[in-house]
Amino acid sequence: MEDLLQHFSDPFIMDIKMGTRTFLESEVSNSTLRKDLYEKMIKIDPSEPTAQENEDKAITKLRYMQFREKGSTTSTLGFRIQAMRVPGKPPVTDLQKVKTKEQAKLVKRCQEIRRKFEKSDFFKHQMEVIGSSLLLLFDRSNEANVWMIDFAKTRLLDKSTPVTHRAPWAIGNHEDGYLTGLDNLIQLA
Ligand code: I3P
Repeated sequence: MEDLLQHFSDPFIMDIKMGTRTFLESEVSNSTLRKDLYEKMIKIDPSEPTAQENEDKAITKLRYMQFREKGSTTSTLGFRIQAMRVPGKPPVTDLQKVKTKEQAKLVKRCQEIRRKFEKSDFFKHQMEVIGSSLLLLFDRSNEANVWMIDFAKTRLLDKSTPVTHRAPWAIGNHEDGYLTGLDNLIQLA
């Protein structure tokens, strides 16, 4: 365990959820209907539920997670900004004020993470990385860094189902789109 904030003073914090898929394959066969997720869905978009879902006032987790993916950059870019803390300023406006030097450091670090990820046979072919985030921190004293966090839904795969982290997901192939997200993040930064 490490306190990632220790070297930063009042930092900008961004949590970026990585991957084109955010749910485990086990959710596909989970037919439990959840009222809380239906409530969350209609708060985001009241026109989204089908007539049946409106009648049940409940949806499965798969339905909710795919709805969140389609409504965000997860489906198109393989990452989405999950949470952000901008000290004392409105988030979106302030993001455009990120200094070039800090930006360069963050991109370099993302490239390093990608390089290490791709070099590791273990990560590259045997890990399914779902719901994991990149935590970006930077402050006014030019400190800037990126860490991989949140491994609760990361799974070890057996050697007979190697993953590329870039191929589209189909049930059973365990693809997570992690590197698709990292490629896009580096390209867009
Ligand atoms: C939640 C988010 C979490 C997920 C949670 C979702 O949606 O996707 O990652 O927990 O499922 O409700 P949102 O971002 O829209 O709030 P897990 O990563 O543990 O699956 P939950 O309601 O089953 O906790």
